[in-house]
Amino acid sequence: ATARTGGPADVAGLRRLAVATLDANWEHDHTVPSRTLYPHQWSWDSAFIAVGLAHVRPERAWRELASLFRAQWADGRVPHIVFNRALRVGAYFPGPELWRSATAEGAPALDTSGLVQPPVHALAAWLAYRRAPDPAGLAALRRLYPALVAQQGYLADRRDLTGEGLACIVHPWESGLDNSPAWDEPMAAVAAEATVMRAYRRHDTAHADAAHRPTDLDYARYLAMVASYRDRGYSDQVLADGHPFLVECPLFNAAFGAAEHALARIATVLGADPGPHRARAARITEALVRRLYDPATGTFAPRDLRTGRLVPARTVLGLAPLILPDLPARQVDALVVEARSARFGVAERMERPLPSHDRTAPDFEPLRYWRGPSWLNVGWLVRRGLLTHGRPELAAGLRRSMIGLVAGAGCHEYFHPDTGVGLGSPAFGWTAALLLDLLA
Ligand code: 9WN
Repeated sequence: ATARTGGPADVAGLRRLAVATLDANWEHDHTVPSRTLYPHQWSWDSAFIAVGLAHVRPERAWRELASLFRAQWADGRVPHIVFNRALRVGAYFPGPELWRSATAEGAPALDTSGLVQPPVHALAAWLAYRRAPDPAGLAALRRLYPALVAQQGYLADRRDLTGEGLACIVHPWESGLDNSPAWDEPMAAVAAEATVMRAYRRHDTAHADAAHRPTDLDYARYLAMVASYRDRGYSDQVLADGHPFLVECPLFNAAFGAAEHALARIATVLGADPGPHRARAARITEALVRRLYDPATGTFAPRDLRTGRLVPARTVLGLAPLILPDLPARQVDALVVEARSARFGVAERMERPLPSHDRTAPDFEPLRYWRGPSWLNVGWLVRRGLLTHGRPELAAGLRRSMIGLVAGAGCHEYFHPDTGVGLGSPAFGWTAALLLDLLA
């Protein structure tokens, strides 16, 4: 019970658990999200993990980011998975044999995916540096800066399909919230049959309850979208011409904008010009408000570029723009209302954890992955946003709720949004890392 109120003994125990989890998941130059479910390196996981490592193993925080960016493609894209070749075939599905990155132009001499994930890395690098602003950190930041700039350049130059200033995602995996109800409508247009999955062996359902994971139909569509992108060499030039999934996501673009804010600060520290970063940050925030804010609901929603419409599902993705320091007061106020509503229940004293989907919606599923369960990375982002916009009491309520989840269940991947029971992997990297940051 003291852990819920942050008693010192329990805090020390939680810290030990988090460090032990990160140490156990460390693999020569990176941290695996989970030894069983995700035994390779994942892009946005590494960013969140670096934020936590900076508190306890700063040298590893920089190695984590450096190893990920070694897999950056010539066009600047940072792949969402970097495969560890030492693992047996079938350790994760879909593995390198499906991605075939070696055949794509500009891919590194490593096995990677061809998709990206939300660009939270510049923010992570900035936070890691601020945590330990010593010469080693400065040198690491200096080495990373051009790669972070190239990552943003890729999104701005190749993924802004409308020319309106936002990056589009070409696969739900790029959102990081794979089977969020936000993708149901755009995914419905993807031709696939669940029976396709008979030809493959899913790896996730061997380690997690199938009822807690995306369905076979989801997976069949995921594979169809990968094949469509891969078979055209992962080229973004031809996306508008027939790629089945093209969406502007509010969380992805909030990260895109927050990255420019972080890069402006990094540039200042390095003696580079922060001006271009500030300018692009302002352009992204303006485009987010113009294109993804829905005044009728008072929240942000993804825009499906195939139909031109905002998707109706009210998921936690909509709260992410709070992390933008230049979000106008009108949208900030609306998002605070949305966060406090019965849909998400953010409060100074939270009765239940922050869910990933509107808990009042008929398609809310408390056990199924991103369709209801509570995740620490999303809560961590929302808490940052509340702090950024002067809502410290709500931020404190969310923080207590998140710490309480780990105190009650351990470093699980996600948690039941009513009971707080731990779900998915029981030793999950970013849960451990972000807990360390919350406890700092
Ligand atoms: C597909 C590693 C990743 C996270 C994602 C999460 C999940 C993969 C999967 O695991 O996605 O990329 O196999 O389900 O949705 O956010 O980065 O932890």
